[in-house]
Amino acid sequence: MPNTAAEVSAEVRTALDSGAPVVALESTIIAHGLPRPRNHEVARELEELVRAQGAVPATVAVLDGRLHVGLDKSGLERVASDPGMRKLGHRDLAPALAAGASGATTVSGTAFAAEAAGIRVFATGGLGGVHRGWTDTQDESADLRLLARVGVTVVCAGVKSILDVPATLQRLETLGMGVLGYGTDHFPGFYLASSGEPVDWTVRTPQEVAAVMRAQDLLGAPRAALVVANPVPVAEQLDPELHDRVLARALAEAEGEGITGQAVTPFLLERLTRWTEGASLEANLAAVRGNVVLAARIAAAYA
Ligand code: PSU
Ligand code: MN
Repeated sequence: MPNTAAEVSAEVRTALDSGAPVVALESTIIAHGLPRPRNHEVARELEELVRAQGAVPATVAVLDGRLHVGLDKSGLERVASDPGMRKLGHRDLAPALAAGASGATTVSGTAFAAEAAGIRVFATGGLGGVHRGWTDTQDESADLRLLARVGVTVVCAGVKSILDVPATLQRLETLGMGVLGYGTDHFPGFYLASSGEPVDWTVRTPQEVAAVMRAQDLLGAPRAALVVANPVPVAEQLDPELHDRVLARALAEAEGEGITGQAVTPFLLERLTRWTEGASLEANLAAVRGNVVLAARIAAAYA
């Protein structure tokens, strides 16, 4: 068993020991990325979607100073409803454990826990990345550097469109992370099916993704996450014109209000939800659902 301070639930432990498919799920999207009480419904739905594909969900969060991989009903409810939940990147895990604090894990915190627990596949909405204005603020999500060091396959709808997408793609290349377009030769745009940026590799089935993972194993290449970029269906995307208009307004408001650091991403997501009257939320959810289902199918194909 890998050396980890994580408390792996009995269900996840059993699945891992028998080589059954397991999908890690992050909790920041639940605690800080979606409005209440819808977020609790979504947390349960995402776990059900994983189960419906024959895989075991392992939602990650820190509760009272313990890093959990796989939450029970009450744990999931706490993540969704406890206003004291912090937002924990991987660098925050040790202070949170030492302080007995509780918090939701971001992509970086979750990917760290997944790797420690021996979980290969992870699903989220959109990755963090390089923020617009990064030359001044130096704001680049810790997701990127952590993902560059773990051997997990992360299924996402690209990176959040609030970011500088071309700059983020450059960073993914520099950091040595493979990027596969799933059924597309363009990098997805989170709320939008396409960011307009090309990708070098396209795959069309979970089996093809699993074949890339096995090739990674064979190569013994330096550990780095494999990004499976799975677009939201065009029929469920946010209207691109509305997206651009509302995002410009949200970015201006964030700057005007001096929003910085960990607060930037939740602030922008909340403004978009409000100013699109929930349409961005529906597109976000459609993307996440698709990613969770695909992650479970990839985990099954690789198992
Ligand atoms: N995907 C979503 N909604 C979210 C996030 C991802 O659909 O809220 C979260 C993830 O947890 C990601 C975090 O790690 O946003 C990035 O935050 P930051 O930019 O502060 O690193
Ligand atoms: Mn940041």
